[in-house]
Amino acid sequence: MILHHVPGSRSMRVLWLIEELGLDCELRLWSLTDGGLRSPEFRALSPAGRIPALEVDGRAIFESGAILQYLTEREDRLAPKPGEPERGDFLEWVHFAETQANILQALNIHHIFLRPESARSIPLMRLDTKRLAVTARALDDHLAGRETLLSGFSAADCMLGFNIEALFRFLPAADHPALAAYRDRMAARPAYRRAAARAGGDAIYARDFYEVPDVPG
Ligand SMILES: N[C@@H](CCC(=O)N[C@@H](CS)C(=O)NCC(=O)O)C(=O)O
Repeated sequence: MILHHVPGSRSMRVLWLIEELGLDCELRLWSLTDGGLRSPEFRALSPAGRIPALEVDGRAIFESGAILQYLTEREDRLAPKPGEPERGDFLEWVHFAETQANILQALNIHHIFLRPESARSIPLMRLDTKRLAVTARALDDHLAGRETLLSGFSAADCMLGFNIEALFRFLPAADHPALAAYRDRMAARPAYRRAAARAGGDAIYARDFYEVPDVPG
């Protein structure tokens, strides 16, 4: 298997699951900013030019949620099967993770990637911070008194757990104690630690916390 990867990006979800499943993969590194993701070579693997893509079983799969589902079905582990009681919950959390990741991506664009800073929209930054807070509150409520999203560890935790490090760049961890404890539990898993050691340092954030500014730039 070859995982197309950017440190700090959604490819960490796949790398973490690969470690949980005890599989081998080679990493191919890309950059979010040098134009490589728009090259014909990369778009042959991932047509929207997005990370991750996984080469497996003679083909390339894109979309992190699809890759996670493919691997759990291939290995017959770490996801409830169709017809099992928690199957609906599993699918909900996998897709919820992308709803939340898209808000995080919008905040990353505003706080980090958009230049000049005066091009940023402060009303949109406020709106997305509030939208993120709704998702964080839902998770904090769900995780109170629970160890994992489902009754046991599953690929949904790889999908969603990856988001939480980014989420706490924009919302205080102290306001979300159950979510912060979940983040710490996930980060302590041996497979997570192996994946993090292979993934390379985060390539996105220069600061621990990003406040919405009062003026554009
Ligand atoms: N829904 C897709 C989103 C993939 C995505 O947006 N990946 C980001 C990195 S985390 C990316 O490649 N961004 C490059 C860009 O937007 O140009 C997935 O889950 O795989």
